[in-house]
Amino acid sequence: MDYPKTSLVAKGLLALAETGSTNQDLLAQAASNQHPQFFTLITEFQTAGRGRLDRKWQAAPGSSVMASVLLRPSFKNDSAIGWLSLMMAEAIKSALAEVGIESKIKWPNDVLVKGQKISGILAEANSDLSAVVVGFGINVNQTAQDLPTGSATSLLVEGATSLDRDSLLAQTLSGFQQLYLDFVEAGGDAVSSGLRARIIESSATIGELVEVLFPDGSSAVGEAIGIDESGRLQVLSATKTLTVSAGDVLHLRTAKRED
Ligand code: BT5
Repeated sequence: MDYPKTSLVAKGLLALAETGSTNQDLLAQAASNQHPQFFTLITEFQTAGRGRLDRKWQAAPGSSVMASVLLRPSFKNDSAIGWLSLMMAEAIKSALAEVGIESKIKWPNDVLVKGQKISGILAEANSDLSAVVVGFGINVNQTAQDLPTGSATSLLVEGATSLDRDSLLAQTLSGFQQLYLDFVEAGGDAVSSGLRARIIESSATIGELVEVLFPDGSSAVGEAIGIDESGRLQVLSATKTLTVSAGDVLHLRTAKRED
């Protein structure tokens, strides 16, 4: 497939018919060559698409948008890096609105339509943070039967006004570049750049009763009450306010679809 609109927006574009993982490829390439910031790698099919914590991202050939964008951040602090998945989620949310789909952001890296996952984002950095890759998948023309889990959805299932993957990707990249440039101009400060306010406005998680599953296997239940200046989720449990920088979040009240 050709991506004429995306080519105009990306600062260099490589489109592969098939690969293992666009994130893995772009991280490897970033170390050894001179791809500029916003260089974008896309593919029609991944044989080893990855999510967080060794999980898999699955989509049949040609059914979705799968792309990774290269950043060369001038800031080297982890907290600024922590905002990048949420920033991409916000750009995807805006692009989905252009095709008539209202969505919300589930902290830390999902875009949901009526509680179902339409997009997942994975930001990965090399060890000195000189290159960061922000990868994302957006489900486009899968039928309900094609989707890998019962909690997934696609633009087709949701009745979007267009299933044009080139337009969707171009719109997403353009929105992301603008958010990123504003963030860099603010020195990686999500509060003064306005990013934090936008993410809070778009959040499906804030106000929810959530169960947080921490990477060490422990968990906690409480109400998600905010996102701090470093992009961490604030959860009010029975005994204290927790600040969560990594982990999975289950929305306990939205198990059902609100059709
Ligand atoms: C994510 O991880 O949601 C991040 C996914 C990032 C995928 C992109 S595609 C381009 C780039 N290259 C890569 O190799 N990866 C990135 P996580 O929050 O861990 O969620 C993973 C879980 O989402 C899986 O365990 C499944 O339950 C579910 N899942 C897998 N494929 C899905 C799909 N197509 N739609 C919705 N959910 C899916």
